[in-house]
Amino acid sequence: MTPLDLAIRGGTIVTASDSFIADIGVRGGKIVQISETIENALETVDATGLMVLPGGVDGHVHLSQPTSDGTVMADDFESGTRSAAAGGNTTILPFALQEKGRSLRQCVTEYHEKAEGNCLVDVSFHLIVSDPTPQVLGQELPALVKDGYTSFKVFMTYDDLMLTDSQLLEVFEVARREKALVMVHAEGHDAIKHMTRKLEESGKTAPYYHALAHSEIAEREATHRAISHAQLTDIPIVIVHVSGRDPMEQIQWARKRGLKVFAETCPQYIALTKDDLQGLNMDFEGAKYVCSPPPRDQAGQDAIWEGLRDGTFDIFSSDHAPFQFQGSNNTGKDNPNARTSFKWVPNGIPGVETRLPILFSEGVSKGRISIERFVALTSTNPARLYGLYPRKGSLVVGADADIVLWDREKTATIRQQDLHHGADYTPYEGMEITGWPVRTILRGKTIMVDGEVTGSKGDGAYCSREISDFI
Ligand code: DUC
Ligand code: ZN
Ligand code: ZN
Repeated sequence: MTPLDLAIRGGTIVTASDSFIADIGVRGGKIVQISETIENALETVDATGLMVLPGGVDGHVHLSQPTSDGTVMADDFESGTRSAAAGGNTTILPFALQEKGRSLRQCVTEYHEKAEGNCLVDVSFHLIVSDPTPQVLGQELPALVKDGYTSFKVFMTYDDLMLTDSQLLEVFEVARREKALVMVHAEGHDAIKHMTRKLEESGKTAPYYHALAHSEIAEREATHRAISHAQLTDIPIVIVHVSGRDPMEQIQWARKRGLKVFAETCPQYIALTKDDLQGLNMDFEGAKYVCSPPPRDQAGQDAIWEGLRDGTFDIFSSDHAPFQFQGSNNTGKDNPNARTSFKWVPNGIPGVETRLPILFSEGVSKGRISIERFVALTSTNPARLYGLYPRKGSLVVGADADIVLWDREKTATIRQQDLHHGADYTPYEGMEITGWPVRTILRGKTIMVDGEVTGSKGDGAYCSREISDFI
């Protein structure tokens, strides 16, 4: 019999439901065999003592995304996907953003040009709809959904991105007709503006006050409003980057009424608190932690853990939105404008490389969640939710051989100098981790081993998607 391309031998395979010791055989980039012993292969990887998981699927990543003030993101497709590979991911979903006044289709085409030939892991795009003109609602969006862009994000805040309530409802109607999935950035715009003005008037302009301006109350209110609009238009929605108990309870409230509301949370809501935004002494270092929604407090973290355990959260994504802290020529978070007010600090933090280690260490190693739940939250569920399953997010015969080997005993300290992203800092500097990805395999090819990225740009491909499994 012709030999297999690759055999992964002796590891403990972990899926979203089971763990068992078996070998995996790979041919032509696909899993073709899972059995007790596989011997006849051109390449053999000894996984004895390691966990064999489906590669991470990060459902929320921002790369090369244009910003309203011209700040350039710290990662393009090459550095962002290199960082993803180093962190145990084999697929990521960044956003193709429609700038107001522009054709959505044109923006998607340009985004493809940025990605083409530059990726080390597989990618697929969500859309961001910021200008729902009749042309976009009537022609562009329906055609894009048919072309495999089956999810899009809408914003309830940010001057350059936000939709009014009636625009949200119009977009939701299109989602219902086309069976697309809407992701909602739920923060109430006017409440944020009001708080920002009040804080500035009393001289409270340090980065820390970002966390007060973007209050959990405003997040809770917008979450409820998004859910109401979804109920009215009869669509499922995903509430992304849920930060604490208040918005989480709105999701639970909706589910009790039978509404299809999916929920995402992120590392910053279990590993950071708003006190990190203070820096050492209300100094500008706090800007390193400015993201939206902001991290909350210890009680908020406890609530998020409850939700990760009890199934309130379906997926755990990074919301990787990398900006330099210093940057050159005032292009980072620490720019002269940002020094005058928190409202000018670019919103977002890097995290695509640290997402899996943080959840593994804080969740699995500390006994808060099972390893199967870890796989569900970080790989299987995002693949299912966004129409990539079972090709991605699963270890079954016929799936892409996207695999990550984990050493659950390996300890490490997160250090900027060891990371592969383009940002000049990590908000998780010094964090102690137990459990680390030691090999990432993309469609049968090893793209990271022992921290060294061995893949090259062009290894990653674009994936068109089906309608969500969860709709
Ligand atoms: N929303 C995101 O999803 N990411 C970064 C910033 C933001 O507001
Ligand atoms: Zn958002
Ligand atoms: Zn985001």
